[in-house]
Amino acid sequence: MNDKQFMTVFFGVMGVLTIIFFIIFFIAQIIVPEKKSADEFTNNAIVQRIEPVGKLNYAGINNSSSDSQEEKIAEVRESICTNAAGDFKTYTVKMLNEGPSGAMVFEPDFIKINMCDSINFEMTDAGHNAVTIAAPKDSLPFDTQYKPSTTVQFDTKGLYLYQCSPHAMMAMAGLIQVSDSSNKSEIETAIQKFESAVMIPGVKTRISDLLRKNVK
Ligand SMILES: [Cu+2]
Repeated sequence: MNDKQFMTVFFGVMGVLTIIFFIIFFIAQIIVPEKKSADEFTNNAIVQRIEPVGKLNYAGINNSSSDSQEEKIAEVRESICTNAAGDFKTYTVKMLNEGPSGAMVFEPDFIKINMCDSINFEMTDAGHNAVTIAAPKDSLPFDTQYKPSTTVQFDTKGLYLYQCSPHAMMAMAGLIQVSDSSNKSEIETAIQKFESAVMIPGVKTRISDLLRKNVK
């Protein structure tokens, strides 16, 4: 091989390597998107990723929501509570195998909070989640995805009915009242539907009793 041939091969190889490098670089940009921290969404509480009801993902696997959808949700959240004045509180709701009101319960199963307060759903016993069934119009559904601890901020007034998916047939559900109860009739309908699927006779009216006892 003379010098001319050597130079041709050398620059040819260098050119190919450069192209391969750029291809890898661009693929990496697509595969590893920039992660946004939850704190960017709100400065009041850690708002967890919210999945629309009906497209629920479990164990932290997210395969349904797009970036634009998340950004839209973040914008909605941000505009409501970051501008609201007040001393917002965070309450705890525990998920229990055995509690004061029976087996497979949220404790407390009814909680009244103010708008922009947060609830920390604590998976005290393993294997439970908290997922919205019915909620005020324009509110954002939540799903704790079996995480040990999930904080959800409530920025829309009204009643929320949520369940533990694996124990719904054992009437594992709860009610949250955020300030008012303007959507009570919708929640009553949702409770009827929920209770029609409860398989354990003794707890068949657990949630409708809860509503009657706590919500005027
Ligand atoms: Cu459960």
